[in-house]
Formats: sequence, C-alpha cells, structure tokens
Amino acid sequence: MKDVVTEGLQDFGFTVEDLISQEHDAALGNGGLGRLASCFLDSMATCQLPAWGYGLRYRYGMFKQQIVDGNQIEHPDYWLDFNPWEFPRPDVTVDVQFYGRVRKNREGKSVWQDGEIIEAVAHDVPIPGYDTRNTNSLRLWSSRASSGEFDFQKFDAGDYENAVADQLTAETISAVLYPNDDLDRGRELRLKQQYLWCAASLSDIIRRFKKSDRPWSDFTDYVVIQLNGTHPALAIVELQRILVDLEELNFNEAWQIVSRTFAYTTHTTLPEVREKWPVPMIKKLLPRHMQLIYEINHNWLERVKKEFPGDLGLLNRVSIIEETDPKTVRTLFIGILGSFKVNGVSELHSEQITQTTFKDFVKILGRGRFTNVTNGITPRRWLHQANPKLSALIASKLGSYDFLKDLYLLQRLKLYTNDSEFKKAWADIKLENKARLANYITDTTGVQVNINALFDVQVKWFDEHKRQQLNIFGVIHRYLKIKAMDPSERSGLVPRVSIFGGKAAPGNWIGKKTIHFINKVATTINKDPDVGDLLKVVFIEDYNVSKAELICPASDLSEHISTAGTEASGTSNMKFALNGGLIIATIDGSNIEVIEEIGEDNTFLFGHLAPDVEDVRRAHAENPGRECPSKNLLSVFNAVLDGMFGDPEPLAAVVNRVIDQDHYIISDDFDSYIAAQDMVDETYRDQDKWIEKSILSVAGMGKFSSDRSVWQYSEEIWNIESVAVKDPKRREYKK
Ligand code: GL2
Repeated sequence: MKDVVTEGLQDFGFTVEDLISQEHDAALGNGGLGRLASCFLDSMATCQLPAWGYGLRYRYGMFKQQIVDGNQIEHPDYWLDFNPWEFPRPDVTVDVQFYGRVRKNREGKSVWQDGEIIEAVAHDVPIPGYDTRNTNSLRLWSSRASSGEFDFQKFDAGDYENAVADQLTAETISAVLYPNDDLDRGRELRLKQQYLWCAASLSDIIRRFKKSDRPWSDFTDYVVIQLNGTHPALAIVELQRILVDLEELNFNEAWQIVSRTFAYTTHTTLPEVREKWPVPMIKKLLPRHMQLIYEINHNWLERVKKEFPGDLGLLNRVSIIEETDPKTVRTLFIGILGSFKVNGVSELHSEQITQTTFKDFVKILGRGRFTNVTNGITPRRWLHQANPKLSALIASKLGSYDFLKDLYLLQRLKLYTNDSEFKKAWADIKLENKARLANYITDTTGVQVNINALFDVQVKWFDEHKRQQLNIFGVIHRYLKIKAMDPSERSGLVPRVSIFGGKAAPGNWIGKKTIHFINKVATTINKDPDVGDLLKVVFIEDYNVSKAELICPASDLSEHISTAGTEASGTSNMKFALNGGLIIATIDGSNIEVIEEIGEDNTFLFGHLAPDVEDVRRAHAENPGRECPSKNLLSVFNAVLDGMFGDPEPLAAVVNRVIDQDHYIISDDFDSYIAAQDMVDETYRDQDKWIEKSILSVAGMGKFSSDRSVWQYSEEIWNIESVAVKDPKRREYKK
C-alpha cells in the first residue's frame, strides 16, 4: 500500500517518511534473539504457516540510550503512547495464579489454592505476510489486578493510595523488559514475568484446542510449541500441571504429551547452564510447579540410573536440581527433557553444544534429539524496506520482485558482475545510501564525514565477546600510522569512517567502559586537523531497528569479529551482506556459513579458529606475566596510557582487561586483524573489484532468508504445512 499512502499524504503536504518517523520501535527484546523472532513472524505469515507468536507487552521496552560526555545514560522508553498497530482484546483474559499452597483433596489429587490472582490481558499485533492474504498474530500479554481497575471501597473511604496499590503491583509484572537475555536470573519479578507469559499463552492454546472437541491424545497432532530460548521453559511444567491437576491425566500419560509438544531452541554458546532459579523462590511463588519439577526429575534420574548404573557423576551433572546452597533449578535441563527436538542456531553452534553443554544428554537421549536450524533474516524488511532502490535495481535485472519470496533467485546476479552499467547503478545506490547516513550523522553528532571514504560499521549489542575493543584498538593503530606518516606520503591512503553503535546492559560494567572509550577516542581523532577526512570515528546513539535500517544499506564494510566459538550465530552479518556490504569476520557462528555462500575471496577473514581458542587461553593461564604478543597493540596501549585521548584513568580499564586477562584473546588476534584490514584497504582501492564483490555478497544470500529457516523448522521439527487463507471474493463468486 506504500505507493497509495505516499500519494495520499503528498496531497496533504506530508511525506511518507515523516509519518513513518513518528512510529516508535517496539523494542520488545534486546538484541539478536528478539529480532530473530520478529523475522520469523514475518516469514511464517509470508510462507502461510499457521502460527502464533506469544510474548509480553512490556510498557517500557528496551531502554533509550543517551551518550553524555562519552558515557551511556539509560532512559525509559515509553513506546505505547503511539502504537496504532495493536488491538487490545479485553475479551481475551487469563487468570494466572501465584503463591498460595498445595493441599491434597479427598481423592488424593493436588489442589493449588489461596494464591494471588493476576489477570493477563491479550493485545494482538497483526503480522501480515508479504504478497499473501495470510496474516498471523503476535499476541502480547499485559498484566493487571484481577479485581478490576481499583478498589472502590478503599477509594470511597478516602484511602486513595491503597485503592490503586493492587493494580499497580499487578501491572508491575509487565512493566519493564529486563535489559539482558541471560543475566537476571534469581529475580522474583523476572520469574513472575516468565510464568505469566507461559501460563497465559498455554491457556490460550489449550482453549483453542478444546474448541475442536478432540481427545488429549490428539493434542500433539495439532499443536507444537517452539520455545525461543530457556525463558519460557516453565511452560513445560505448566502443561504438565494442567494435564495432571486439571485434566486429570496420569503423570506418565501427561508427560508423554508434554514431551511431544515442545521443541526448544538454544541461542547461546556459553557452556555453563545459564538460567537457574533458587528452589525456595519457586517453592514460594509456584509451589505446585516445584513439586512437579521434583517428580519429573525423579523419573528422569531413575531412568539414568537404570541405563548408566553406578555413574554418580553423570547423575549429578544431568539432574534438574543443582545441589548448591540453596538448591537451584536448571531451567535449561527442563527445556531439554521436555522437548522432542533441541536445536542450535548455526552449524558450528549446534555441533559445539553437543560436545559441551549437552554432551551428557546426547549420551543418554541420543544424537537424534539434537539438530541445527541456521538463523535467517526477512528480506522484506532488510532489503526491500531498508534499501528500496537496491531492491528495485535487482528487480529490474531479475525481471520481478520474486526474489523477495525466494531469495535463492539472487544467485542470478552473478551473471551481471561484468555489466558496467549495472555496476555503476549499484555503486550509485550505495553512495546515495551513504549520503543519507552521513546527513544523519552530521545532524545528530555534528561530525562531517566524507561519503567517498570507506564506511566501516560495527553495530551490535555491547558484549565482551563481540570485541568492539578489537575494532577501536584497530582504529587507534590506523590513527598512529597516519600520524607517523609524512603528509606527502598520505595520498594513497583509503579514507575511513569507523561507525559504532550499540547498547550495553546497565550492569555490564566493561561494556559501558568500552562505549566511553570509543567516544573519547572519537573526540580526539575527529578534531585533529592533521588527519582530517582520512579518519573519522562516529558513535551512533541509541542503536535500534530503525537505525539499523538506515545503517545497513550504507556500509561498505561491517565487522563480525567475535572470538571464535563465542557467538551462537549472529544475524547482522546477513543484513549487511544483503545490502551489498563486504564483511570482515572471524570463523565463528553463522559467519562460517555466510562465507561459504559468498566465497572466501569476497570476504576478509582473520583470527584463531574455535578449536585453538582454548589452547591460547591455557597458554595465557600457564604464563601469567607474558608479554603482549603484538607490538602493534603495545603501541596502541602506550598511546592510550600516555594520555593521547585525554585522561588515561577512565580509559585504562579497557586496556587492562586485555593486559590482565584477555579472555577473548584480543592480543592474539590483533595482528591478524590488522592484516585483514590492510587487505580491505587494498581491495577498496580497486573500486571495480570492490563492486563485483559487493554484488557477489548479495548474490550469495539466498540461504539466509528467514523463510528458509521457518521452512526448515516446519519440515524438520513442527511437521506443519502451509495453509493459504482463501480469497473472500472467490468464495462469493462460488455462492
Ligand atoms: C543470541 C546470540 O547471541 C546470537 O548469536 C544469535 O544470533 C541470536 C539469535 O539466535 O541469539 N542469544 C542471545 O541471548 N542474544 C542473541 O542475540 N541476545
């Protein structure tokens, strides 16, 4: 409808961009995990797969980031003041119980009672597919007191404050998104959020199933629930509770259904089990669930004992309950045991987890339980919407926009790498997109950038393993190199704009220090007239999806430089490559598959391989006072500590982290990184070659459509087929 809307708005004297810029990002997640879910929703609707998404309707989503004197400041983001896309469904509510106690009734059945009831209210966000009538729903739950708006009796009696107290406490549950995907374990409010979400969603799913009047034995033919990470793992226990306590199935019969309903995706490489809940907390908040967890664990351990008699170590390692003080529940294990399939998100990741975190489970449950589905991105948003001109140019060559539904069609672009007119048009679009970003940079930061410089981008969440430090140390190395050169020798240099963006979780101390470090280095370099346009450093504040849509089409080069073996997948590599940006990358996560598809010659690779990283770390441990292995990096450190970028004291933490521990092997990868960056410069000098590689990057992106990912889930895990919504006009005609 965009053309119609554009025209209509023009009549009123507005541009469609003005209107679009009024819309807030939903920001209901905080990194690649949530964004992946959004791409999947788009793909499931487009591929006509009958699916629902379930989540929480946080009043405050991801925080807004402001940079003040180089430091990140967090502000709440009240995005719901303008959200025309949601449909409140006051008719769809679920009572969710917390606290209380469990007693046995006369028949010996467990009854959970005397708890506090919170009401979950549905809000539906329609997810229209592309070029289909199918529209799916994302159903988001918000919480409120089940007693209604507020307590009128208290209000009448003049007790104004307490009249709304219940309401406020209840609303707190869906008030704010924890700005971390895996660290806030142990917080009661987080557990409440997870349970409210799971209980409300399951109740909804079951209500829908029950309408069909089918027996429970048919449930798994009609329903599959994909758990997106460990956060919703409680849904497994909740379904068991519903089947045993409310539907009165026996325990084993219920467990048969439960463990054939769920499938589980893990999104992390971290070997330690991430989410753990203290037993006393679950006991207090969800007493019946705690009993069921013990029972599930008991049956599981009996099985392990029988199959591996005498292996106490194994029993300890695979127990859902960890014998710490206090005891904790390993939610990850509930996820594995309650699911019929468990998958990782890139080939390397899926392989790695079977050898580390899940090793014991592979031994007991068999390798067949574990599989891989490599992530993807939706080309509708990340190409067609973000880069309409490139999309149109591709369509003009391929004859239609069909590639937006079948991304493998992009392969045909390989035929045009020698078509000079096409290449010129391709380069012009990149330059236009760079000019658009350059304007934004000037408007928001005051820094003027040369659009003919190489735009080198790293935008992503600040997490130590993603190694923004490596990038900024590389920038300093470049700066020192330029400064050491006589101005007459500098004419052959490739000018660069190094662009950073991303948020750090408020509790991520080193992430925040790194943001500060980058901003301080930027200030010094940007005001150095001696360097001028040869190097600029920009930090784009408050990186989010809308900004990604502006940035991705404008990159010449983007950085995906995590320590090998630490990034489960990563998806921004796909977003940049699909927009004709080249990538500099380590052999990690989905980089490996992206490189396979684009070809090694068209990417810039460096760094240690995953199997070697442990050896490097061991060598560090054995040699604690070792010299920094890179002279280049030492010069960078000296420049920082000598005060080249202002007071070294607040910058020292980022440097010392590498000198003291270097868990992410920055010093060991630095020279190899610099060499790859030199290759980048050399290649960029030959613009014709560069454009060819840019076209080949796009041509190789077929595999990374999230349509491919959801088809793979459908065929290999969910066992579902596409169902097209009928055209109502045709039905009328038939009548
Ligand atoms: C992540 C992984 O870190 C990232 O590599 C992956 O691409 C996404 C989606 O699978 O999931 N896991 C996680 O907790 N966050 C991610 O981005 N936040």
